[in-house]
Amino acid sequence: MASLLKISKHSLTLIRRYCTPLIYSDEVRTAKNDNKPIVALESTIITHGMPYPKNLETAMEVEDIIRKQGAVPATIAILKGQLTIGLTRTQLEYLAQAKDVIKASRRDLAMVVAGKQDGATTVAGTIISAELADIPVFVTGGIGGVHRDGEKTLDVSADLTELGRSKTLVVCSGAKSILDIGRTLEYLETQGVTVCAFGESKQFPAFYTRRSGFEAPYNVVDAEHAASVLHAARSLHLSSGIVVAVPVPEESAMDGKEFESFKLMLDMLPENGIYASNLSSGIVVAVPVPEESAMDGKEFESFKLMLDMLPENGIYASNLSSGIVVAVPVPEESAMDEKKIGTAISNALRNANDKGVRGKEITPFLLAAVSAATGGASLNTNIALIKNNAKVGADISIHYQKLRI
Ligand code: PSU
Ligand code: MN
Repeated sequence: MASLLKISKHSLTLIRRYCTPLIYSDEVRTAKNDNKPIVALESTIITHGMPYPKNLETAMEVEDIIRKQGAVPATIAILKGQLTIGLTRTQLEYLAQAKDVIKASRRDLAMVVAGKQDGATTVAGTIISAELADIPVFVTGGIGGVHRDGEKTLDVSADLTELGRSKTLVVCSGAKSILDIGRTLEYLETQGVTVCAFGESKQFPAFYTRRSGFEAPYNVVDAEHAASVLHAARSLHLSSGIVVAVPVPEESAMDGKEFESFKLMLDMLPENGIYASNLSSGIVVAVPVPEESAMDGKEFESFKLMLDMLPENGIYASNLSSGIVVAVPVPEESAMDEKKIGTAISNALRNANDKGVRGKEITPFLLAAVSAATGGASLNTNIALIKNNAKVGADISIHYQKLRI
């Protein structure tokens, strides 16, 4: 008896040392006990990615889609320092309206837990949590990436390194084109992340649009195919992640022209360029010309498109060797989306600069800029794509569960 007691004390110590105190919702605990397929969901999109009450509505609808599909949703967050796997409706309602929730990526988790604070997990934070809870599939809208100019600022989302060191399969719609998608794909390759476009095409989607102009190295034709890749990765003990990039459904994709011009604006922002912009007086766009001068096809196309968008008499100064300054007078009557977008972006950049927004604040700042720029359109697309991703993710987890047990 005495020795039994000794062993159990020792076991207790081991349990304390090695077990993570996770709080499960009843629904998720039951699903785990019954070996049901579970899908993890992040919470930064709720607190920092969408405004209230759309954030709450979307979070609940996404959960319901997963349930209808036959899997169990587990929205993940830190509540008063407790890592919580599966939020109740009351907890979701609280989080959706709470102020001062900390955006929690890998580096933030320990601080939030130790401080008994509320934290919303990013893609990276959710991946870590999902692994602790042994949930292999995670659905979100867009992953973080290499920021524009990231090669200089080193602003590379911790989502990418986390994907490199975790086994989780992440279903998303690619990355937003506020980011550098080409470099994001390069970085994922370096990290050993298996990136697959979902469907017949290898085209890597760019969140709002079905095409980014970049190809993923692979495609998976359906959920069963994706589940088989996850199963193979696990059997090989790769311990690196998989991205399944699902293009936004055709009918919800943003209008090509509207979006092209938005992308153009971003493409044209020169390094360190902070722009003054004022709808009533015009937008100033400075287009940098690369040192080696000869314009390549893409840039020239952009430039031509830009010119097409300009009102007559809109070109003021141009100097090929150092850049082109185009001052675009905005006609009083014009309420064109392109201009709204340009204004919102430049305002956001200026505000970010004025307020000294850095690091983790940049992404939410830019997300808000895109929303502001496109009115409700971008939010609707965002909602449509994450709902679609929820369906795909639920199917993958259902197929994988069959392979797993
Ligand atoms: N991209 C989106 N919506 C989001 C995010 C990214 O389209 O809500 C959030 C995700 O939680 C992602 C995080 O993990 O932003 C990335 O932030 P950062 O770039 O600071 O790593
Ligand atoms: Mn960053």
